[in-house]
Amino acid sequence: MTEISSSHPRYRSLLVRRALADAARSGIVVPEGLIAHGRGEAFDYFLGERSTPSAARAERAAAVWLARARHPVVSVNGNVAALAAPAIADLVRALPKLRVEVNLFHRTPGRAAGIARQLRAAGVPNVLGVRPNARIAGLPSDRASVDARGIAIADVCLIPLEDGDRAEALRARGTRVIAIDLNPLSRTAQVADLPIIDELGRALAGITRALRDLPISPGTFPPFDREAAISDALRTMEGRLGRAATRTRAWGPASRRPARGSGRPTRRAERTKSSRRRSLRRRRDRRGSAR
Ligand code: PTJ
Repeated sequence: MTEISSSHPRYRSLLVRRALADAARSGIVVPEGLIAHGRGEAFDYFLGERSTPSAARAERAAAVWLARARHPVVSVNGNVAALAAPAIADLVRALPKLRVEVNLFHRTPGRAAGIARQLRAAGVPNVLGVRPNARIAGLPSDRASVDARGIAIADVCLIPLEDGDRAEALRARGTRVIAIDLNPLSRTAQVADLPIIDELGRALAGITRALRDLPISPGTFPPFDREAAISDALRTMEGRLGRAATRTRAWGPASRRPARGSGRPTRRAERTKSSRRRSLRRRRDRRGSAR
């Protein structure tokens, strides 16, 4: 197996990819899950690979909803188990009433059992959804198969990395939906009551942190401005892309810029500078000849 050097600028991302590829080989993650991850990575790049202040607010709001729920449930699919089983265990430790349910788009009994094993090994004591015994009406996919003690009776459901159909079906039956999805344009993010536009690991850690300071008892749910959350994420991306475009015009792509402090401008930067000088000179000459 290729050694991944810790000095590689994308070291963390490469480690995560390797973990997902291993999980795909063992059947926890479906091949489609690798594609979903690639899409998520692209959006995270645009967001700056950090939790924005708006996402951090959404994570705190999600913690309040989960703390006040009577039957909070987190739904776990193959990607979530592969990427964040220990983070799900931390979340349960912070909120012991939280039910953890395996819910899969591409369901086979073997995958469901493997994912439950992975969660238990990470420290989640009870895992629902391995032998589903209830259905969500009006949902054509395997995601309709749920546990009568879990998603079937949830008042608040946390659904990381989902498809929009189930978010809609859950909302239609009165369940409050908290989504974690890096793509603010995805149907899941658009229909969720509380969309968290952040990377899975960062979002779960943010919710868990917030839960530690909260009273855990049923109560009312404060309103959440989901349109603002989505619009904030889009604005962050717009701003970052706009600034990158301006920098690229001035200095060339980042890969061709000199390392900070090296003092050596790239050939492209040199060209940009000398062409600016030339055009200034031309303008001055034109002004001179017009006089
Ligand atoms: O394990 P299964 O059978 O239930 O299948 C799971 C997948 C992920 C294949 C299935 O749910 C699926 O196809 O999902 P989608 O429709 O591709 O949606 C996944 C969403 O999650 C996309 O909008 C991605 O941008 C987003 N996403 C991917 N990785 C991350 C993420 N969001 C947050 N953190 C991530 N690490």
